[in-house]
Amino acid sequence: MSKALLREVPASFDRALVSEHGRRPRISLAREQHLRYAQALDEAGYDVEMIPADDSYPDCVFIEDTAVIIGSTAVVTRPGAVERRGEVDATMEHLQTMFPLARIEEPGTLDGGDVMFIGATVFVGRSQRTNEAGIAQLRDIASSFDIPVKTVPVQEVLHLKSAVLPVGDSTVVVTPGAVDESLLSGLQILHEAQHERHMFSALRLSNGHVLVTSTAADTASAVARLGVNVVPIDVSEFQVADGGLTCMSILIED
Ligand code: CIR
Repeated sequence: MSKALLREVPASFDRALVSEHGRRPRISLAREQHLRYAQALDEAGYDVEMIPADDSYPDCVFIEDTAVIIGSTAVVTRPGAVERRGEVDATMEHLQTMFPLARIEEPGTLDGGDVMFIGATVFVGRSQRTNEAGIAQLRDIASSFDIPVKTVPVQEVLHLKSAVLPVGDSTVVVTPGAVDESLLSGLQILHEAQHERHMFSALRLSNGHVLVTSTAADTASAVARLGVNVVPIDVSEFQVADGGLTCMSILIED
């Protein structure tokens, strides 16, 4: 059975890192939305495991950034934000019962939100959070599984998967201007609607469904017109803190 590793919303979530000083996330609504996200994964056939929150890490619900499964190895990251580095310990404790572990070491930094698997390739965002040294270390690990790693510099947004979201075997939704699209050669590109800029996010599930953000309904309809079975879900409180649909889980496919 496929597994989904999630981490609860901490009581400190209203102090999560935000790139723009707008409103802060509302914790009780965030918890409701997180529960519905967990239910959607459960309904899609995932065995959902919830790691307790640690209030000393306001961003710990964004568990995706703390580890990447590549080949048969779990790579424990070294998050680019110093205040998030300690989040990896709880993830590591869970993953070490399932996988051999590798670690991104200093001076490398890597956030899981920059790592995008599509087809037989891994695209890695070079971003505010992921540096060349981190990418080089991931490339070394991936090469032992013959998995090619392609670097994509990211502008304007936090992570690669803030702006490039897989919705099919070779189709991605892209926020115009955030990446050089010629680096995504071989992929079919659909642009995020201009009036929904930075609002679209998606998470492909093993049952073929794709969770999509309800805050980007027109982009989601365009994805549905490609024949994709989309399931809208509201994660507004996580979007306020620069999160999307991928960032709240680590999916371990069977
Ligand atoms: C941060 O700035 O690190 C968090 N507030 C948001 C992280 C989102 N992570 C992700 O999309 N993978």
